[in-house]
Amino acid sequence: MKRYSLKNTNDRLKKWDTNKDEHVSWSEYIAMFTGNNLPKKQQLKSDERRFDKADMNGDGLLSREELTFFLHPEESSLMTDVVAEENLEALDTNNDGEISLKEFAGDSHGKLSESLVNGVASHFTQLDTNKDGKLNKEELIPWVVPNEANTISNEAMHLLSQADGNMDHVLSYDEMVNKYEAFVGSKATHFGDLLRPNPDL
Ligand SMILES: [Ca+2]
Ligand SMILES: [Ca+2]
Ligand SMILES: [Ca+2]
Ligand SMILES: [Ca+2]
Repeated sequence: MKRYSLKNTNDRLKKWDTNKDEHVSWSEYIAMFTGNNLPKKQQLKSDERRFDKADMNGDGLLSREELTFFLHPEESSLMTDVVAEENLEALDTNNDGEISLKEFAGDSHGKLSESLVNGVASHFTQLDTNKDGKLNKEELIPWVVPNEANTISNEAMHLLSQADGNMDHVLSYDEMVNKYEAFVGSKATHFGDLLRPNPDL
């Protein structure tokens, strides 16, 4: 789990866990919304579905770990189903339960260059495994599933920005040596491995 996710989870737990049992109940969660801040019914329904899915042991409370699933469902393969469902609802503007190419391209359709439109269309065709010209929830899953490569490159970018002391986006040898610990200690171990001194040299 990424560091910022953990920090975010801890912050929310502190704020939402009003009875201080180290868990967030659904009523503690909705108590955070007041007056003008009240979410729409649809949003609340979607939150509740996500809450139930994140509550892995089904005790109606979110532990710290379960709260991380709730807050960052896109980072866990256990939550893929719910993320696909949320994306489906967000994109399905005509509410027929499936995504057309037009819905998939969204607002950007018409503003994109031809090559981008073609790119979106070919992506759509790839996802549409039963070839009915629409994407259902199952077909959306490969699109929302957490991508290991992305996670690592995000982490690598984060490390780079940390190590790049003079912020010129170029990592000098000195900067790399300075932050060596940060690199090797990183969860992006592949990235750490790349930087480990080669014993044969
Ligand atoms: Ca609580
Ligand atoms: Ca639980
Ligand atoms: Ca639709
Ligand atoms: Ca389909």
